[in-house]
Formats: sequence, C-alpha cells, structure tokens
Amino acid sequence: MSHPKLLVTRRVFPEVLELLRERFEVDANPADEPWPAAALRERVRDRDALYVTGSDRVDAALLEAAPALRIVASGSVGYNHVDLAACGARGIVVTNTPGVLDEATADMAWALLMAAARRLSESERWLRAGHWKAWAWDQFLGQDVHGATLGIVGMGRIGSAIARRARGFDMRLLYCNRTPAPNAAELGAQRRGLDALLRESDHVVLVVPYSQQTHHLIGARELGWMKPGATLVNIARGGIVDDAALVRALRAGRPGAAGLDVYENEPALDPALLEVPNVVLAPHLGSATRSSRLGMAMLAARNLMSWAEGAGPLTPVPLPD
Ligand code: 8YV
Repeated sequence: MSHPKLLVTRRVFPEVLELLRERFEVDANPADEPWPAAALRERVRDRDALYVTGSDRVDAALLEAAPALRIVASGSVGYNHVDLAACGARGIVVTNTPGVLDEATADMAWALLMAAARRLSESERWLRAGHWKAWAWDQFLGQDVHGATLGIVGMGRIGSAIARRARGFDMRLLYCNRTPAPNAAELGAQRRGLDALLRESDHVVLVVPYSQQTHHLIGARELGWMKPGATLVNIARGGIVDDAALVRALRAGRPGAAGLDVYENEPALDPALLEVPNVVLAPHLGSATRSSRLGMAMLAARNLMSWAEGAGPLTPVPLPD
C-alpha cells in the first residue's frame, strides 16, 4: 500500500524526519526560510498531510490549493495561524502540541521579567560600549521582583507554571481569566478584571491565546492603567499588544520596562522597538530548549503517525462546527 503524501514546511530535527518517513512519502523543505506562497501552493497540491510550525499560515487560499489534504499537524501549542473554520468545513483534522512546552515557556517568561525589571539588556549594552568607568549608587536602578505583585493574564497551563515559580519570590499573585481558574486557591492567586489587574500589578505577564477577542488586548488605554515603572512581559502572541502604542508608553515610562518574545508582523518587528532602551527583545524563543522543541516536533510527528495508522490524532484541536 502506498504511503500518504506529507509536506514539511521547514527544516526539522533529523530524527523527526526519519520517523515520518516510516509512514509517509515526505517532501520536506531543508531550509528555515519558508517557501514563497506560490511555491507552497504548488507543493501542497497532491498532499494528504501537512506538518507546519506556529510561524506558518494555513489559510483558506492554501487549503483551496490542497484538495487532498486531510490533516494539518502544527508543532506549536498556539493555533491562531490555522484557519480552523476552513479546516472544519473541509473535514481536515488539526493537531497542536499542548503540555510539552509549558515549563520551558514559563522559564522564559521569568527570564524576560527579571531581565526587564533589573535592566539587564540595557546595562549590558552600556557596559559592552565601554561606558563603565565607576560604580555608582544609582546606576541602572531597577524594580524589585521579590515581594512585588505579579499579574498573570491567562491562567492556563503556562500561566500556572509561571505562577508556581512566583512562590519562591514571595509575590502577591493576581490573575485575569474569563472564568475562575480551578487551581487559583492552590496557587494563592486572586482573580481580577483586566483593568484592576493592570492597575494593581508591579509586573504583568501575558499568556492568552491570540484571537479576534484578544487582538490589541493591551493598547494605549490599557498601558495607561499600568503603574509607572511596572514591567510588561509578552510571551503569548504578537498582536495581543499594540506594538506602536507600547513604544510610546515605554518612552513615557509607563510601563517602565517590557520583555517581549513575540511581535506584530514577526519576524519584521516595528523598527521603533529597536530604538527603545527599556525593552528586552527575544526572537520568539519561549519554547526554545532542546528538550521542549524536540518534544513539540515529535508530538506533531506522533500525531501524524497515529492518524496514518488509523488510530486517530493524539492531540486534536477542537474545530468549530
Ligand atoms: C513555537 C509557540 O516555537 O507553541 C507555540 O504556540 O509560539 C512556540 O512555542 C512557534 O509557534 C513556532 O512553531
């Protein structure tokens, strides 16, 4: 029996490709740069399955070009890059990779929070530029993290992992969710509306999925609710924060600092962000540890393998009716 045809959109770990080749006839992009849209549409034409990352758009135009497509496996927990309604309408299964990246992403939220609150990037740039001539009492004074109030917008799996780490810093914990988090009492977290959370928190971490409802959830008005000197961390998705408004707010010192892993229009971020000193910038590294990325890549592959064996996908994304 012939194997189903699979398209892999970017370079992936060799052991993952090896596994996929056991069950699929694979056409794999050997490069990190995605194929141009027209080339991708051409390559997907006869494919039964598609292996993508969270940085590849699977939109109606692509699905239109793939009449045989039955499954899209994404190596990401987020799935806002996949047109779920169009997949549902065509009976295409979509899978993501929940769970395997929670801890690494929570670590990254803390790395950005600490670096931003204690001005690590800014002071390192200054030091490397040869400006350090003498120690001074008030050089690069940052914000206390220990004993401060941490606001988590989105208390899901990753938000909870961030919250657990806050205990070691003796922090007061607030969270914002559409519904009460079942583990809030165990985490010692109190629920607030977004407005109150932003007003009360010294440090705010955004961990909500991107959707039409969360587009520009944090804009000029919301940034204005934050305490002067507060820290804002976004490890969720670009587009949840209005980047242009954030640049203006950082220049005005409210918030005092930001740590960003994700951006609108990634990887072409707003050049103004590069000019603002009080922001720590990372190139979408939230899940970037070897064990976490390999775990995600393997789970995406195992979803495809399980589907190809007729056992159904392991971690399907619920599709709209
Ligand atoms: C991925 C992510 O690295 O899982 C997600 O949703 O944002 C990251 O962990 C990114 O989407 C590339 O696939």
